[in-house]
Amino acid sequence: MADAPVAAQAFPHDDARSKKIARLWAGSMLTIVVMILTIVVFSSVHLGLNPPSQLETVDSASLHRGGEFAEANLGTMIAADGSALVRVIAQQYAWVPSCVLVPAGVPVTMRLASADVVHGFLIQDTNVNAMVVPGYITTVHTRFREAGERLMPCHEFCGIGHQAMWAHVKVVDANRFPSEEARTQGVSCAR
Ligand SMILES: [Cu+2]
Repeated sequence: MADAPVAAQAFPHDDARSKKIARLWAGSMLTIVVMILTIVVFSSVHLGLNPPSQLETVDSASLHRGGEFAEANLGTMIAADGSALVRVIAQQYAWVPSCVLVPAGVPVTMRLASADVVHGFLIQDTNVNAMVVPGYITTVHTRFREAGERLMPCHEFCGIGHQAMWAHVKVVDANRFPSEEARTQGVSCAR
């Protein structure tokens, strides 16, 4: 009778043990998948973190010349229902306006467009974090619960002056916000 191969002698086939290990791996993988799905659902539903899903295009070359991103519309406008609409242009190497003024406690929609290259848009301590891609309008929804200052840096390397591309978001109590003025034109705290 021929000898069994060395490997088979060293690790004799053990069906029950293999099945146990396979079950353990399958169980671990299933647990990891369920954990990841739970984190995705929790962060999107509870924390309000969602990828920008709309696909709206805009002509980057003519942003300043008119239309939605004309100078008078930049900054914060207040709609009839009291919600705020903020329009900002991203360009090398500044945000226009560079100081965004918003009332606390109201729903805020932010619409951004890039005049040149890809920029990254982030507001400290909020769910706001998105790319601003030339040719497209980035829309994010948020709400600032408390008055205070927040930083709004560009977090996508956009050129040699990228590190200087910062803006401030100034959240004020709703009664200190110039709502009447903001019904007809964009307001900001940029000087
Ligand atoms: Cu930038």
